[in-house]
Amino acid sequence: METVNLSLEEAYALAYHALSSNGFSEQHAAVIAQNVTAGERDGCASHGLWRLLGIVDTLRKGKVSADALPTVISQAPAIVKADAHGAYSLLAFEQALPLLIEKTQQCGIAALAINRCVHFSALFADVEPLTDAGLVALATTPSHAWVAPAGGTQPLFGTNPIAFGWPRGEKHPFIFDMATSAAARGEIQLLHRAGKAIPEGWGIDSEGNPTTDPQAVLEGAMLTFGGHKGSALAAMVELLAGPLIGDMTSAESLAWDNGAGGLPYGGELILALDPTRFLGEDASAHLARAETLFSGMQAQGARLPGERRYLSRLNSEKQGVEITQSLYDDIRALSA
Ligand code: PYC
Repeated sequence: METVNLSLEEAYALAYHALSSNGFSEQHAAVIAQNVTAGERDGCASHGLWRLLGIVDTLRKGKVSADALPTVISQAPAIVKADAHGAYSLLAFEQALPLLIEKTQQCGIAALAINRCVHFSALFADVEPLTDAGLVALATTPSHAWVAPAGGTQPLFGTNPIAFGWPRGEKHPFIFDMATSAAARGEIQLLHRAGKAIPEGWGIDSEGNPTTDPQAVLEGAMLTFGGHKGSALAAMVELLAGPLIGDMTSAESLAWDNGAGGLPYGGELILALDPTRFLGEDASAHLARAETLFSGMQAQGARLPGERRYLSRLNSEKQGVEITQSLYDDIRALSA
């Protein structure tokens, strides 16, 4: 397969140009380009440069604002609300982040609810700035109703990712970011694009039969990971980042899309906790106990979540990123 190598600067410029030439404001184009470049850099192709195709397509379908400026308010002593006004979530996140950090440091625990945002991005990128600030963090968002609940055959839940981060001082943070579906929808779409089958257990066709045909699953239903356990977590995500924050469930998001095929629209909930407020002077002793836990995992040969991401980041910083020629051509064509 023919590939193209891009430095991170070239990848960012490619993304920024595709976005700004399609009408995204400078601020939105910058945060989106930064996010998809970071996904590619970190080896997360399903949330990398490929996403630009859906991001621009959603704009062309009139399902996202290219320039709305977010409104950030202090809703309660420990709650920040950011209204994205129908734009992608990233600018609202960036603008609300300082207040979330400030409130977390004041109260020990605080939450940010982003409302009325269109969402495509990997949540590890929303958790990492919080671990960088020494905070524990959890982020979650519904999507479109693409996933059947365990025991059912009809799409009801979104892929409903949950990301969790734990700060580790000078070391890379412990961060996992996982869909509660067996795979992210983007992974299925990428395999479909490459003409490949998907693993068993990822989805069912529209008749409810298991299948490894990505197209049949995209038209049928995806499955949760771990059967009823993933299904319960997916329902929790619907509740926490839907009704709790006054925003849409995945079924409501899909109904709002009304067949247009745009990216999911709704809310995101981010929780942050400050270990130093929980622990006071004992913080460093207890954080050291967390390190004992991580070493215990590694001593058994287990990889810490995120390790692969940081290795990929290091390699990409030195060698750039490799994408297929066809993806490169498709991204260039967005600006034609
Ligand atoms: O790939 O799971 C996914 C996804 C969620 C929102 C948009 N795409």
